[in-house]
Amino acid sequence: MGKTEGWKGVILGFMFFTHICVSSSDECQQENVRLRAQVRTLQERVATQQALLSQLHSQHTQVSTTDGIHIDTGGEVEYADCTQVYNDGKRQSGLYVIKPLRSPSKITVYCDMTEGGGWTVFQRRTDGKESFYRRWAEYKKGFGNMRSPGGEFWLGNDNLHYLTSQGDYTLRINMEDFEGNRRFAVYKSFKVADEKDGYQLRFGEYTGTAGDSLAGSYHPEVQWWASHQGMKFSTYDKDNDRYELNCAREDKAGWWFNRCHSANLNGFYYRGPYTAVTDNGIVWYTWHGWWYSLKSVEMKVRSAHFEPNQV
Ligand SMILES: [Ca+2]
Repeated sequence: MGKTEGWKGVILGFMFFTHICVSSSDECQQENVRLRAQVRTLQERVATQQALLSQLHSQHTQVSTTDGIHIDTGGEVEYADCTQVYNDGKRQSGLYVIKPLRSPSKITVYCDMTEGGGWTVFQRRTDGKESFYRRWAEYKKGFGNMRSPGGEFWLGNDNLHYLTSQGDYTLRINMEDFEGNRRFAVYKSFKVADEKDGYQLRFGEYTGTAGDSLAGSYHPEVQWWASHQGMKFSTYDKDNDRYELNCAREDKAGWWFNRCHSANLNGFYYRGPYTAVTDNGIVWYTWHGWWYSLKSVEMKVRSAHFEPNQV
């Protein structure tokens, strides 16, 4: 810091000197040249110091795991979500360590710094490599491959609860079909309850291009069985749905089933149009109906109080 102040002093002195140095005396010109050189030297020193500081900070917060994956631990800073990571000046999408308020331990998450930045990704489907037909305990803890670019995963229902219970969160769902079209759905006030309450789902107003499949509001007559509002999470080994049989088993997913769904984003990975006994593909009814399984899905949350493009 002392160097910076010194540098500022020289610049001020230089400005003052040039101001009073109005005559064209040789002495004056020489002093000007000397001070200009000094300013250049000091500017170079400041730049070097800033680079060193940045390097030190980066060494302090970056760790590489044994498989060579880069994780930003945040050093002394404890982030509650990716929105805070973004607001701390980090603009690189990738793995970060965060600790949501009620979380008993730190967790590694994928922060998506695109689309305004600050998104914590909790679900990704891209190629069908991971099975999403899993037990309650697996959905509770999370599973899959978060570390590879394009890896499929579920962050875990406990983590989803810790994240969304600490404030007002916005959910964004990005989807792509096999024809290369992309649609999205955004829901305000997305909240997932704790395990005791079956990870019950709550969400608010919809905006987007994919249609409102979560609320099933596209068709009032089907809403009573197709809406996911207020539904508890179900897996094939824990049936919390409103159907006399088992939606999770029939639709090959863990999800907030009603009886059963108009959205099944953890469904079986087919490729586009499919035929099956039940509508168990990766379904978003209001875009492609029940008999088209999407190519890729990404689900992520961001604090509702986030203001994009903050510096
Ligand atoms: Ca049932």
